[in-house]
Amino acid sequence: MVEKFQNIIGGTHKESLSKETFEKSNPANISESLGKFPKSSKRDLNLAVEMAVDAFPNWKNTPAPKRAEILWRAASITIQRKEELSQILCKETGKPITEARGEIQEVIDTYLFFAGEGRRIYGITGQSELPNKSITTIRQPIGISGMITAWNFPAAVPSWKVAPALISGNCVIVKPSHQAPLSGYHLIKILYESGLPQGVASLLFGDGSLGEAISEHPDIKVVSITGSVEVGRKVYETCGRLLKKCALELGGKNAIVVLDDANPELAIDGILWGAFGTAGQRCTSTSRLIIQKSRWSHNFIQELSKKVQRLQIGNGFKEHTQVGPLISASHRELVHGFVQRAVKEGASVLTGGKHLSEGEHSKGYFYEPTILTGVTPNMEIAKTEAFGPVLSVIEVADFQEALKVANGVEYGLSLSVYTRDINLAMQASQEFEAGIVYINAPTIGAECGGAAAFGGWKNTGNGSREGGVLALDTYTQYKTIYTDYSDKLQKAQID
Ligand code: UN1
Repeated sequence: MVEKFQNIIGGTHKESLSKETFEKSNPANISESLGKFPKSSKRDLNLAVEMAVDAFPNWKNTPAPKRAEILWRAASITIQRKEELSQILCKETGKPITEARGEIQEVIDTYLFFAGEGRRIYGITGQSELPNKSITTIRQPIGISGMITAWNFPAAVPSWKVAPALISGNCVIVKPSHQAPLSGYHLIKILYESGLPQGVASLLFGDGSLGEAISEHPDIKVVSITGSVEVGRKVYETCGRLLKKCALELGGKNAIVVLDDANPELAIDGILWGAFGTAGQRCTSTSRLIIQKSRWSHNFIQELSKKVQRLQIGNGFKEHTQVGPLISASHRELVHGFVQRAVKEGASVLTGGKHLSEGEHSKGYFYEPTILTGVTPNMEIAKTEAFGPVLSVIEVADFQEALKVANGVEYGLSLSVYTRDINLAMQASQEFEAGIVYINAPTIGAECGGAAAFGGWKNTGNGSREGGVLALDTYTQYKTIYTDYSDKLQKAQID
């Protein structure tokens, strides 16, 4: 029997007023249904917003250390239920169970980090020009935040948005992707089990039209979205028109640069993980290998290809699986289309390049991990995000050319360099046009925490950051308070 899910409106499970539904299945085993979900409408959203408007005054005045206790409890419930939540995640995305466990760990880390932030949420104190006068700038919540999240990290990404929003006193309305709706649902349920007051959070299932309604809603004052450049641009346009705050985490065309003095074994391990982990479906996935031509670069590429052919592809539930399926049939077609056009433009398929549809693989949307050689920087595949297990190899003559090629794309999320030369490593870290840089490590696997901030330059985003303290910038607004305790009129700039 197919399980039926309802929206969580302010803490209460409610049928959608639209009565329309959609079904979601496991991409590794299409016959396995995860459930039927409502396709929510604007009217459902209005209910959630009304509850948030009522809940906001009390929630914003709850001391942040008290709000933090809810995040601590949510972290501890998530720890207790880690295996169950990892299995749900594995089923809805197809990602290997080891990666799913890692993603749930990322939720736990995020809750613990932002719970700690509840004792800080620091402002700034300044020095007045006048005696007996103080200046303090504090952060206050913005109000109701709308969150539109992606299918590739359906647990971690909602937590990156919800935790900083809640700790700083906002109410939240979350729309998980209709392609992976279940992990976000459990996240919000756990927050209520942890003591979140009614009305503070809602979760509505739906598709792009619900996302549009969220960005348009006049009472939602900040919108945070993780998704494609195309959708992000639309949301940003709406927010611009309505003068709303908007945080964008969009695509990437991330590269690993391998210089001729790199440790080749280390670089191969990094590329295998960066390009083919999560079947290349991370915003941070390594989709370009920019390699300096050297005595060993040809052998390096051949060795890499052999290792790619040995990757275990299958249902994520098998502990040895290294690469799962793509999220949907249409996504697999899209990825394959990129490969076919690359070949037309002159690239060669070194390995992969086909659907996998024999035996166990016939049950899901599997695609061969693919390496394309002979790629040049102006081909479509070198410039556009394919969001799949496809690595383009671009050969360059020297370090300067490597930098130029690495930076020569519209995105700027994550760039990496493998070298044992400290000078080149430092120069690359300065010159790379990206929000995240790795030295001798692949482009994926950003951590949560104080110094770590997730986000990109150029068309990857609009300057916002997640997963660290800078995320508070999205969900807070500053207020500067002048206190004059001189008991007389003092005129700034005049006295
Ligand atoms: C994403 O793909 O949207 O840095 C998030 C990483 C992960 C998160 C990726 N921690 O690869």
